[in-house]
Parts: sequence; C-alpha cells; structure tokens
Amino acid sequence: MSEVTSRDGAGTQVFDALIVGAGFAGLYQLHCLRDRLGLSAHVLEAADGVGGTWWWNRYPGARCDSESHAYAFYFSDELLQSWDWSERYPQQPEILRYLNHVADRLDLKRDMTFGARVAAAEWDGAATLWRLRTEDGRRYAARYLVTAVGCLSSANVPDIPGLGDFAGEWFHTGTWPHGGVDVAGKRVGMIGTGSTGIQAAPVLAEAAAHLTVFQRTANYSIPARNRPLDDTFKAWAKAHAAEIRQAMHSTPNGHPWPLGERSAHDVDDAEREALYRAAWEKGGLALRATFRDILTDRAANATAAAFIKARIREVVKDPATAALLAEVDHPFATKRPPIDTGYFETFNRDNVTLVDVRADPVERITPTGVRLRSGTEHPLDIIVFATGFDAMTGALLRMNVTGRDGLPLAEAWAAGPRTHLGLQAAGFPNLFIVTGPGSPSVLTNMPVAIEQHVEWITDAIAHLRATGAATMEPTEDAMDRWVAHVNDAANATLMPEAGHSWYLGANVPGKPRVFMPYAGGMARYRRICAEVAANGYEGFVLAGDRARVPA
Ligand code: NA7
Repeated sequence: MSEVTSRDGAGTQVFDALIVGAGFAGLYQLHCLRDRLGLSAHVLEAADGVGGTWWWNRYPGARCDSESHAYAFYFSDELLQSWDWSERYPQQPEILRYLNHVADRLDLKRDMTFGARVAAAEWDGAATLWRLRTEDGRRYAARYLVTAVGCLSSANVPDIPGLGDFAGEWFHTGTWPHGGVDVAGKRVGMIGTGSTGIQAAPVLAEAAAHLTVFQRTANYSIPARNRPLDDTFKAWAKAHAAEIRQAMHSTPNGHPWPLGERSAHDVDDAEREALYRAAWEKGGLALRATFRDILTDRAANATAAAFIKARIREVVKDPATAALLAEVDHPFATKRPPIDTGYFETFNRDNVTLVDVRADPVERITPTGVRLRSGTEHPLDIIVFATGFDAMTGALLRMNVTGRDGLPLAEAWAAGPRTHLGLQAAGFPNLFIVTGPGSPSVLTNMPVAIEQHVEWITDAIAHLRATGAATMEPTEDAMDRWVAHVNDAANATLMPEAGHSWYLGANVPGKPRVFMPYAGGMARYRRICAEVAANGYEGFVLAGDRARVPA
C-alpha cells in the first residue's frame, strides 16, 4: 500500500499524488505512478467501486460502441492475454468485470478510497500541495493532482417544470439504480435520442407495456451487428495484439481500422453505394471511415447521410414515423454517431410511439405524465431521461478547483475551457487532466486516448522529479496557441455545424459554446505531445526546487 507520507494536525492524509476517479484512466494512472515511479499515490472515487462510466451507466442496453478487442488496456500483454471478451460490443456488466479484473490483477484497490466525492480541491502555494476535501469532510493533500473524472460523468437532467410533482418514478440513464428498474407492465416515457436513448429504447420496448420516445433531434444510427465472439476470433485478437495496437495508434479515432484513402467523389454512385452497403452490413462505426472526407467535405458527407436516411425509411414501416426519424438536421457524424441493435425496428412495434418534441416541446411534467405545449398529455408511470451529460467540463468544475492566488477553475474557464494539450491549465500548477477539454478524448476509442494521456503525465511527473522541479504548468501563450489550434482543427471539419451538440456544450443552458474536443486526430495529437516532451516540455513552465518543498 502506498504510504501516507504524512498527516498534519488536522488529520490530512498527504500523498505524493492524488488521482480522482477509478475508471479506465484512474486505474492506469495509479498503476503508473505507484508501480512505475514508486510514488505514494491514492485514488479518491465517488462511487462504491471501480468502473467510472461503467459503474454508473447501468441503463437497459448499455454497451460499448467500440469493439471489445480494441476496448481494453494494451499496455500490458499479460492483461491482454488474461481476458476474453464474449461479444463484439461488450455490455456494461462485462466491462465492469473487466475493470475489476484489471484492478485486482494490478492490486490497485488497496490504494483507493471509495464513496469519496471530492467537494473542493485547492492549491496551497506555500506548501506546494493540492489540498482536497471530500463531501463527508475527509481531507487529503498531494504534490500532484490527476483528474481522471471522465468526460461524460455529470448527468444532465433538464430543468422541466413540474418534475418534483411527478407521481411515478423517474431516472437518468447515467445514474441508473443498481438493482435495475422493473418496467414490466409500465408506461415508460424516454426523453432523448442520443447514443444512450438509441441503445435503451429497444430494450425498454421489449419489457414495458408501452414506450413513448420523445425526440427533439433525429439522429443517424448504424446497426452494431453485435454477435458473440468465437474462439477463432479471440485467438486471432490475442495473437495479433501488437498489430491491433499499432493500427489503433495510427488512426484519427483510435479504432483499429484505417480511414479510407479515397474521397467520396473519387467513385461513381454505384461503387459508393456498394461501399456504404458493405459497411452497413458489417455494422459499427467503421462506416464513418469509408471515405477520407466524410467529416470534412459537405457534399461527401451528404452521400453518407443520404444513404443512412434511406435505410431508416426502408426499415420503419409507418411513413410519418419514418419521416420524423429520418429528418436529421445535421451532417452525419458531426454529433457522436450512435450504433444500435434494432433501434429503428423498435418503431414498428405496436407498443412504441414516437413523439416530435421539436414541433411540440415538452412544457411540463404533471403528476401523471408529460404535457406538451399543445396541451397533449402523455400518461406515464416511469420517465427515463436519456438526456446526456454536462460533458467534458461538468465533472471537473463540480470539484470546485481553485488554483494559484485563489483563482477558481470555473472563473478561468468562464468563457470556455482553456488548456494546453487538454492536459494542464495555466494557474493550476501540477494539476493534470486526463481526457480534458482540448484533447481528442470523446472523438476517440477512449482507452487509446487514456493510455496516451496517462503515460504522458507519468513521464512529465518523472521529469519533474528527476530535474528537481516542484511545479509544472503551461504558459498563457502556449495555452492561447493550443486553443487556437483546437478551434482550427474543429473548423477544418463539419463538426461545428451540429450547433446543438454536447461537443459544443450546447446541451447545457448557459454553458459557453466552445468546441471542446481536439478534432485533429489522435495520431497527430500523440505526435504533438511527444514533440512537446522531447523539447523539454515546451510551452510549460517547470519551476521551483524540490529541496524547498516540504515532504
Ligand atoms: P446525448 O448525446 O447528449 O443525447 C441527449 C439526448 O437528449 C439528445 O437527443 C437531446 O436532444 C435530448 N435532450 C436533452 N435535453 C432535452 C430536453 N430538455 N427535451 C428533449 N430532449 C432533450 O447523450 P447520450 O447519453 O445519449 O450520449 C452521451 C455519450 O455517452 C455518447 O455520445 C457516447 O459517447 C456515450 P438534442 O439533440 O439536444 O436536441
């Protein structure tokens, strides 16, 4: 167990490093800092177990959209060889088992405190320490603070009048009860048709008496074509781990398939249709990579969009419902592209209704259901909010981080998040952010991004210790340049055109509209980060002398 380096009079436990969050990122960060650098490191986690996103998101149908053989840690061959995924896309319980397997195998849990939600994190410049307080009043301090709080962990329940008066039950998918929810025989209403709603609807419809889906924005979705994995595939994935890793490291999204080399305009209509159809039949996110310019050229994108809309119209039998589902108002993949198992088919069931809440918005929740502006009432027993998250910054800001000279992070980011490489922010020394705003994060297969961040942070901390520098933070200038580059990278794509996407923070009222993830691609980002480190952490100020820092 990592030793507490000291306790002060107030009972503060002091470590070399504190890590907030015990998902993929927190697990690997603890392993790196404790077992590679030999630091005393400790994880604080709000949940009662490891898993992060996969601890909380237990809604019906919750599964990963990355393919299982690529949704794993690749830093350890032993870990890779010791685990078998059962399906092409793992379900939440299996991912949770995997993360527990990793935590047990690396003996990580002894250095974690669960049920510890961080209420405040404050930089103490005199002591060169981050001081943390949990909601239940426990106190911790450490030289280095790594936030591994995830990008999609702060649930967004819309502020709809009357929710408090609802006589039935309501749930947000991101904080789903662990015992499950029995929807059998119930009239269920689901608000939201993002990746989550698209996964949940078919499963809810199977069990509920009736499912009403409230759609504000129609969405593209591609069939996942999930299936059990056979022994041949499992053996292949293990034997080819090095090539799979190499492939994931060389693509913009960190998935193990290359981006098409051709433009959608390089082929004739028949060939393009055949390629899309093949990708549709194969299933999954690779359709997005059919051509190199789907995300950058409006006309190229329109070919993919038209193909998917035609499939929706083909599947959904009722023409009015089909039209509503296929009226997608943004280019394909400019919002997070969902993949599904029978989503559009669900609307052919007798017990499923689609309600257009763009034309007729939800006005209030009544004791018995949902009332629309037109006065139409939808009686419900259960409301499911599949309404997403205060993405990328929500969980960070909720920790009430205060940097040098009492500067709150919320104030520093009042006009939108500003970081260098997504990893650090000026005024917040020794605060390292895993998959922060300004990093590729949500645009990638997350474990690939997480491994790169954690390794970069580990190297940076090793460098600090080797050189005797007490603190590290970016210059304002480097941060300005990175923010400009993140904007340029986003503007080189069609993604800013989806004006209501959570990539832009547009789903949370009052949140500044800034395109948060780095759209320049994971492979390019990896190269930039490596160059920065090789150039002596260019753009960062390494300051102070460790000898002056109290232990
Ligand atoms: P998303 O992608 O943010 O989707 C949320 C959905 O909820 C989306 O359809 C929203 O419509 C809808 N929404 C949100 N608030 C309202 C209100 N007030 N009324 C009606 N509809 C509303 O969240 P997900 O959980 O699906 O996915 C998040 C990520 O998790 C996903 O991308 C994966 O990376 C995993 P809108 O589009 O804003 O009109």
